[in-house]
Amino acid sequence: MLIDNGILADPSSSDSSTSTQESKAVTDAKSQLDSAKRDLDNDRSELTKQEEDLTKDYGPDAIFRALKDTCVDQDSGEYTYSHCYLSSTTQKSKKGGGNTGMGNFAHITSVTVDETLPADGRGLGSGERIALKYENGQTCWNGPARSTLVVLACYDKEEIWKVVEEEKCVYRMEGGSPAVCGVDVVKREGHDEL
Ligand code: MAN
Repeated sequence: MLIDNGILADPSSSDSSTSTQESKAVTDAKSQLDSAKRDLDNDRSELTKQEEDLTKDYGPDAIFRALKDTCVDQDSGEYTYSHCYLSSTTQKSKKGGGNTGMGNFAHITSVTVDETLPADGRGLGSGERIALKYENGQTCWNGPARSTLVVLACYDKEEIWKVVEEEKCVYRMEGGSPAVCGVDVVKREGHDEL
């Protein structure tokens, strides 16, 4: 019966000359099992990755999760600046050459601002604003590793309004994002989070 059902190899058949040889049904079942084990391993590591991701800080209401790696560019002076959410900030000379890393994502923080909002709405205004801190960028000649604080206010588009180098290789970008609209920003220290 087992031979008839392909579970046991038929010792009398020409392609099963040794008694240790498996039938095709057993070989197939083993390879299906191996493939199911591989799928399970992959699913488990994906689950671990997702569980770790859930413990990360994506800001109030996880507003920046969907923007991760989205980049916003702005020309200013001799450079084109770029902010890639939760990833890095860079500057690139308009005269050519490569990107200079202005910092890699470190943590989310907040800053208190007090400015009059310009008529076009492109400004930080007054109150507590969410900010993203980028650190350990390319080291400045005779100076520190470049770092950037990106301060965001509510606006209907992703924009960078202003880039300043507050001290040598310490940059501040100010811009607008729909992601921060309606978000109640509670003051954050943020500097010991990572
Ligand atoms: C480059 C830029 C400037 C920076 C200097 C420092 O020119 O990154 O922002 O001030 O290097 O040497």
